[in-house]
Amino acid sequence: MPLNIDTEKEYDLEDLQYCLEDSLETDRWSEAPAPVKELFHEIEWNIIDGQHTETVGFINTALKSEVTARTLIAGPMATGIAEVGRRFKMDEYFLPEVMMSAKCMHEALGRLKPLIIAEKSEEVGTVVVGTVQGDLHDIGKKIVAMMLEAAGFTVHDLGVTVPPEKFIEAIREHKPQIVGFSALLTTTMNMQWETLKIITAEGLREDVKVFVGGAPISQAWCDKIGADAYGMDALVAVEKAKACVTNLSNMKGGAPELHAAMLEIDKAREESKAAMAVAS
Ligand code: B1M
Repeated sequence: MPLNIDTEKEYDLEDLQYCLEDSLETDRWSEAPAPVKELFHEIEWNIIDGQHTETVGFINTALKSEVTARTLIAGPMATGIAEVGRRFKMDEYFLPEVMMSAKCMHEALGRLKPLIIAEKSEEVGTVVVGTVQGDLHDIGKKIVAMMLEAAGFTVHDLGVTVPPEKFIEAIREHKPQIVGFSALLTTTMNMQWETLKIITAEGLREDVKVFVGGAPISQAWCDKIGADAYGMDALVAVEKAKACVTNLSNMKGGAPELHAAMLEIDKAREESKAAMAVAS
């Protein structure tokens, strides 16, 4: 039986500032069997310490314990890299450390990708994604691309620092229903807007639903630039993408009703999370 552990809870990550022993004391992942909880903390700490061989080793052990690839990505891998971001922000880490942790994430995702893709259900649509020009961050975008593939989409990932013209070319070539821009820097978020303006100027706006995501991106930004959907995380992005190719497929990109329907999805998700929190 696959072991699914709730990764939607909001955790206090303060223990990740100290040591593995402190992490073992937290109630994070406490619904998991003790050896699995320990493995999760090992994964977090090996990502923080930039130990890629060990990270993949613990991932392999967790897989043998029937933990799902999705749980590992949304759980200990997400918390580990979040602590790396905090350390970088506080000048406790510098670029070399962040690059080593990023390598852990890439190697772990490489191990997990075939398992996620194997879930692929019947073909539902086509998506073009890329990290916008000037931005090299791609861990989150790769996760989104993987989850979309598992949900039945054909995904054309254009890579990182993708100029607007490459998005235009890809839209003309692959005729996707959805085009997604990832941006992790406040200095590159504006390239989402620039790319969208060029898509509109090329007369392609109504042909595609435009998704935006990445750490500095918000619903307010999505609204401001006139994108159709904001993906807070990979799960939300997939849910909205599926809606775009099923019940909302007749709505054109840029239509106000489409935008409103996307907001309804967030609202429904928030309500179900609140109901689950009350129940537990
Ligand atoms: Co850099 N970096 N980085 N970095 N980096 C951040 C983003 C930063 C917040 C760190 C910090 O200060 N705390 C900061 C940005 C500050 C700002 O802009 N306000 C920063 C900086 C400053 C920089 C450099 C400028 C540093 C320098 O050179 N002095 C430089 C920029 C290089 C460039 O891009 N031109 C740089 C470089 C790097 C590395 C190369 C070392 C490495 C990236 C490696 C790689 O991706 N291949 C790196 C990393 C790893 C980070 C942090 C630590 C982690 C990012 C990450 O992978 N998160 C990051 C700190 C942070 O974000 N807190 C940081 C995990 C990932 C799963 O989350 O990407 O948010 P995320 O994706 C989520 C959602 O956002 C969403 O779904 C994903 C899964 O749930 N999502 C989408 C993402 N894209 C989506 C698209 C969608 C929908 C949803 O639809 C299309």
